[in-house]
Amino acid sequence: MAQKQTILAQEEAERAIVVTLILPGSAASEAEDPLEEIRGLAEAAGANVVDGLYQNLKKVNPRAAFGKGKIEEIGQIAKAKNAVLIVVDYDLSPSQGRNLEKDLGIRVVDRTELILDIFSTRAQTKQAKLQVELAQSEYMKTRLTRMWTHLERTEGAIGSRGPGETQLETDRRLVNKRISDLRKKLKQIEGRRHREAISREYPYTVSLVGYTNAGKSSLLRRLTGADVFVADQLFATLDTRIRNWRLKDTRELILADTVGFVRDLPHGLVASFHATLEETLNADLLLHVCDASAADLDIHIRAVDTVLKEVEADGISLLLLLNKWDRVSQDDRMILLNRFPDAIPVSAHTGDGLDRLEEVIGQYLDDWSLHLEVSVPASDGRLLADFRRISRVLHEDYEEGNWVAEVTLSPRHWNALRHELLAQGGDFKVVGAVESH
Ligand SMILES: Nc1nc2c(ncn2[C@@H]2O[C@H](COP(=O)(O)OP(=O)(O)OP(=O)(O)O)[C@@H](O)[C@H]2O)c(=O)[nH]1
Ligand SMILES: [Mg+2]
Repeated sequence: MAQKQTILAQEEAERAIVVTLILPGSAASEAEDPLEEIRGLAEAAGANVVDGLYQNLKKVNPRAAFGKGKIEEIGQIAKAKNAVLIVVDYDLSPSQGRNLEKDLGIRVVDRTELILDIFSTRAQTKQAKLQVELAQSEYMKTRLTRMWTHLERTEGAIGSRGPGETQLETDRRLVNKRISDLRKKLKQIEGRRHREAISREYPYTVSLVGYTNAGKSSLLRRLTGADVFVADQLFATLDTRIRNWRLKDTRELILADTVGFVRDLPHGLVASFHATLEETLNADLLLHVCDASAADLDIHIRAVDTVLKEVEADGISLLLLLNKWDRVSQDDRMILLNRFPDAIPVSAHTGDGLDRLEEVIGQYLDDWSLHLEVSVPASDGRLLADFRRISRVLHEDYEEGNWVAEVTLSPRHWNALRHELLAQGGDFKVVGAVESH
């Protein structure tokens, strides 16, 4: 795996201190442990987090984000713990970053840089690599005067990895040229993917979305048997994975897994990953997977809603899945079910709740479907098989050499099958729309 290589490539994990800035009303101010997430992110980048501290501030210090006293304290702790890296859970302005590095004499990486860095070590496909490089180049364009300061950056160190590093030595013109090249290349790939997507014959796409580490890939695996990468780490998945999912009622649909979200995802990154999120944007139904055992569940749910809005996917039907139900105590189960009465508790590990999930999805498919009575010449095995795979057969019979069935299916698919049915001498009758559930 790419991420392992990067960690191994460094002699020893960089000793890092994470520092969170807590502002009134910020997500960090509501978090159970304000350091937990940034620690997870730093570790996902391969750091060895040796300490963490936070400061409550009414407003950000314009010069170096933190107050003078706090910076001194960070410096002392860093020295005592032999840290070589300070990870700040905040989006520093270029001058704040520079000043902080100057004051501390230690390399500083902010939240955006850290997330971009993780993405660059995780990207596997050509498209993901280009997308990350584009986001990094955009970010660097505003910080060309050597990222933060003159402090030496070892090759392969956190915050300086990925193809974007070479851009640091070049000037703005070259970066701009690179950005437009990357955009062009991405467009080509996107065009190809788009053609693949429309040629797909399945009528419905259901997409798994959710906070990073919520269990999206685990669910894809459990539901479809796909051999996808699952790991207890942030941003394990960066590329969209699509699998056929056959429901117990024999209908098939497309289930898509994609990159996880995190709060305050760098804006440029969301924009760069637009194509990857396309599967999500085109889905008929979103399954919002959350880790029901997470202490910061509310923050996670809100962050996912925010990203969905940002990519304009907030109009799509959405079903909340309370995953990792096996890890939730009896008391908490009651509380969660009261708070989220429409959510479905599931466990990708034990498989609990997945039958119910299939039922509910089946109901959604019915709601979107046409209700017909078709008569197919029984000798046409292929057409018959298509109906079985694509439609839901409510009732079937054989009459005078014809397969006569009451079925529900998507309007899109009906368009395709209707032609074939009439060409083969079959017939149909519209029974009506299926009743809503
Ligand atoms: N106990 C328990 N653990 C789970 C469950 N589902 C997933 N996990 C664990 O949670 C961790 C993350 O799972 P993934 O499926 O990789 O999560 P993801 O949402 O795809 O994460 P990213 O790709 O990083 O966004 C893994 O260690 C899984 O084994 C569950 O139902 N119960
Ligand atoms: Mg995943």
